[in-house]
Amino acid sequence: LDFARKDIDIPASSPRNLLKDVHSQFIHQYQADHNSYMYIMSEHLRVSGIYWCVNAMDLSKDLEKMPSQEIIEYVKTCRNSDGGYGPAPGHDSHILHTLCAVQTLLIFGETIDSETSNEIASYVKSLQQEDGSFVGDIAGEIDTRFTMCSLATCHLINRPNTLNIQKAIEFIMRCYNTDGGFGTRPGSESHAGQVYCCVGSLAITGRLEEINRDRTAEWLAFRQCESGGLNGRPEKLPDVCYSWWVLASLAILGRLDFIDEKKMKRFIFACQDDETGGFADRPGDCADPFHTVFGIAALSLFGDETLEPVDPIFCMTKRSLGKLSIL
Ligand code: GRG
Ligand code: ZN
Repeated sequence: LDFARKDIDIPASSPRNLLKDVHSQFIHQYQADHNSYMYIMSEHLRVSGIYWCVNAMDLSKDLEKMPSQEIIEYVKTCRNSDGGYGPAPGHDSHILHTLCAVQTLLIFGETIDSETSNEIASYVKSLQQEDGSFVGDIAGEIDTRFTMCSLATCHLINRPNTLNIQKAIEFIMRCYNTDGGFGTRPGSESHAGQVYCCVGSLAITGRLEEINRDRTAEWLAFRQCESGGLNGRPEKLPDVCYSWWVLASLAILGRLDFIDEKKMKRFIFACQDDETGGFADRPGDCADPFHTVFGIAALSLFGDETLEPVDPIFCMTKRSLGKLSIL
């Protein structure tokens, strides 16, 4: 029943190789233009946006083109008295932005002093619930994304024993479905983004033996569509960001060979905008920094030699992680 699967056609005129330089220009322009509509409208996710841009440039070996001091100072002003970081100065702390702030500082080689690390760790600890799960912020929503971000943050600031790891993994395993995937919470449907978060959480804590790797890898491999692109769950359209969520999960599981590399690269290349630069979710759509960094990161996982090698757990260059890299 192949014809029933949702998919897109790749236009014949689509790019067929990596257009690295136009992407660096796209990212550089995006972060430099503080008056653009896109920039103004994205304040609620600014620190995450900064990580996407800085990481895309580091992966592209163009980090020195970014205004490092200005960005480091800005990120530092997003820190709150609870120890966490918000998306912009004066915004409440959130674990998503706390991780992105730490990642950005590490990419620039900025040392996070011991007192700051302790304060960040105590913020992250405050998010863990009795059942081992994590909320993202004071709003109190629980999601396996927040487990991954909490474990990753504590790993990166060298405070791995701040959290109750045993309870955290027990909660992750309650989100493990019989199809091999993972959801946001116990009983939620499997979703590739959530699989990345749960497999990443297991890898950070050295607990990958808890799952059947082949079963999870097969569920991930089924995300590949005829076009070569990957979707996030059955009956959904392919999207280039899943090239990262799915491929990184397979890399962590040691099963990269479960998907068709050639077809997948064809889809990723076709998502590039050869005029504006950047990647869109699908061929022909509008490019943005989010899809750009994850498109580039996926190509790095495939070993593209013009890019810096990426770490599949932390989505940062191996270079910037140094000894913090686990795999
Ligand atoms: C990068 C180290 C690192 C950590 C990040 C926050 C996080 C950890 C991961 C997010 C994983 C995730 C849930 C990704 C999915 C994002 C996305 C495109 C969601 C869209 O979901 P739907 O249901 O779209 O709107 P679909 O594709 O299912 O139609
Ligand atoms: Zn997407």
